[in-house]
Amino acid sequence: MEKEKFYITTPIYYPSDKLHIGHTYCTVATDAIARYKRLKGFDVMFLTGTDEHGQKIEDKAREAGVSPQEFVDHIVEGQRGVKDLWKLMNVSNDRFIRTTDDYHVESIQKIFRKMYDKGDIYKGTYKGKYCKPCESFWTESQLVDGKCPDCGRDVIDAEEEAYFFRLSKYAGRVRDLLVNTDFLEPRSRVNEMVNNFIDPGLEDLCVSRTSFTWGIPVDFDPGHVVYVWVDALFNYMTALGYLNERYDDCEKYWPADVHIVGKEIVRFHSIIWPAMLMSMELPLPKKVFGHGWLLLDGGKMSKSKGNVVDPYLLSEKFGVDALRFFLLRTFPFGSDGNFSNELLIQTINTDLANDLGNLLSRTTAMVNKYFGGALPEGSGATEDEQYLNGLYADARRSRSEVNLAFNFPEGDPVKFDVELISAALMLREKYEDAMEHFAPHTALAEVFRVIDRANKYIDENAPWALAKNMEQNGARLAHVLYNLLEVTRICGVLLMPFIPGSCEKLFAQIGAAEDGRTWASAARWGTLAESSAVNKGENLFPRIDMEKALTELEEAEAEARKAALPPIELEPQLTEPVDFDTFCKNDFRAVKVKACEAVKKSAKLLRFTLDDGTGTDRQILSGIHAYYEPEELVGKTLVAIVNLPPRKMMGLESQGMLLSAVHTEKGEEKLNLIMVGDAIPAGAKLC
Ligand code: ME8
Repeated sequence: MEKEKFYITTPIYYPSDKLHIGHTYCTVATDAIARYKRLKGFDVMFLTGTDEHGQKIEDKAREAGVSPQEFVDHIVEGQRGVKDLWKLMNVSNDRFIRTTDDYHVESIQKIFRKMYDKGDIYKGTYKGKYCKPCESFWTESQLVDGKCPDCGRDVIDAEEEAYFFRLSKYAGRVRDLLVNTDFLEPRSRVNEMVNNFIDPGLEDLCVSRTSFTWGIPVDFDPGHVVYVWVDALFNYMTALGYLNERYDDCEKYWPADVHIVGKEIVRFHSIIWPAMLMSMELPLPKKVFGHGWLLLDGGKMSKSKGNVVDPYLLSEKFGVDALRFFLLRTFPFGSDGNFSNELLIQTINTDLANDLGNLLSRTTAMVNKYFGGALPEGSGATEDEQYLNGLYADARRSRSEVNLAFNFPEGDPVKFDVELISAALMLREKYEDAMEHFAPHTALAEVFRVIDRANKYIDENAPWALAKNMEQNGARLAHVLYNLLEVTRICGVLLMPFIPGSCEKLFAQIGAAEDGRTWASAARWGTLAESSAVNKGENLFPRIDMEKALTELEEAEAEARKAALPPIELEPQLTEPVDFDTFCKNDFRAVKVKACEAVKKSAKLLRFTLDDGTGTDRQILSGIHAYYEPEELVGKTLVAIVNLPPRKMMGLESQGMLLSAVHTEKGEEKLNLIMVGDAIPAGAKLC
């Protein structure tokens, strides 16, 4: 039977800077949903990529002294670039689009022309407000306190000849789409779009630029480049081969099942994107889901604010899966969440090390200790337990109903079994419901409720007590351990979309074969072969020492900040010439340090008593205490300019200035006083 299709996308990222944990959050969440759909048996197309045009990139490249193409190539393909990051984070995208790819450029030119030929794109003059960093045009009424409503920065007046897209023509149909269908979720975002953008009146959208060149040229009007958002949004179709020969999956996968996007770009995806598709008479995507932001100290992370968190650093320190898990377990996907290193470590310790890690390591250790690594035949699911499979599959009974059906007396250990098995068998449905509603945090909360139940089951059954009398309790002990392995397996299957690497190891440890790693098997008790080999392997999630890890992280972050600074900052060389006579007016002399001491109440100043060859001591103050201790300078011959007018510093007179060489490297300033050898007596003139 042909598999059902599922096409899911992330936004394509601006490679204007290295990506941070906020971008990672979005991609990892999309990855978990894509993996979940594959687990369920869908034919998934998961697309991500990079959005490489626009003024911001052109400006950045100029600053870096390279061409825009070289600039984006480095950030996308280079070491620790975008592609490297997704590989590291185990992101399972099926395709990666770069908007500088030839096939995309070709399609965009055709799309632009189609809308122009139809009369939905026309030429006019743009006058308005423009936010350069966001590459967004705004009307006066959309500004917040005169600033860009997205980033809060200043906007500039802009006027240029430009092409416009008749967005206003589609306002009614877009409004209807948002208000009367489930196109946009969470629902709260619909009100925001309708009240802030559609109802105040949708104006036609400026869709070409002449003020810069780094974009896709409008092929019938040289000098104009296509507005970056038109170029970017159509990536979702060009990557499938729309109006190009590179791919031919458009019929198969379009319309997309869901575009996952951050909340600040919901406007583009839920208003402009459907309007352009309507103009092109193309089917609309089925859904746009707008997720929240990861905040740092209450504000959005951004490179320009200098408050970004580096996913490379965190995954190197804690592991890729721990980071993936933390992001999806902690923050409800539709809302904003506050990132902190403490919260990250706490989540790893509580859920992964304590709950999941302990369940796995205690269970496998006991199978090893009491049964030499494989449970005996007969330890598996009983007939009654197999019957539970049918009960849950057929009727989705509640736990109490099942208990009633079996009618267990109080304290009967079988009651614990049924409770555990029931919780495990009800899990997949709850999990599925959460995942279908883009609530990975809820899905994970359900899995961890069952993991908690399983840990409680260990305490209820006290296997160590059963083991004291193997003859009498051996069979019961084996069954208890089988149940623990089986519940671990089911949780493992459902954790696969989140922590795929760790689940592989988990399955190897509990001896789960392929048939025990499937979606179907996550709702089927008794799948694990009863005497499969169990290996107590490495501890999947070691506990982290919070204090130590926080200190190490702080140090590593400071180091990374330093490394990110330009390696050497050179003072620009002055080009204005100085005539020789003017230069000769500077009186440079060799001066010998007779005494040197720190100036009280000053962190920087040293007071020098100098022999300048005149027979009268000269006092000079110099702010170099960070670089020299006073004692080490006594007896040295330095260079001073002695004909500067005297200056008071901290109440003391400074009669000249000592010369030194200053150099900054990776944010660290180095300073060397200029010294001359003993052959030069104090007072010698330097020329
Ligand atoms: O917007 N928390 O690219 P982008 C959560 N090129 N998500 C965050 C985040 C944070 N702190 N910071 C960024 C663009 N993101 C366009 C997309 S799509 C046709 C074009 C998310 O690199 C942000 O919300 O600026 C957005 O969804 C994505 O990262 C890409 O941001």
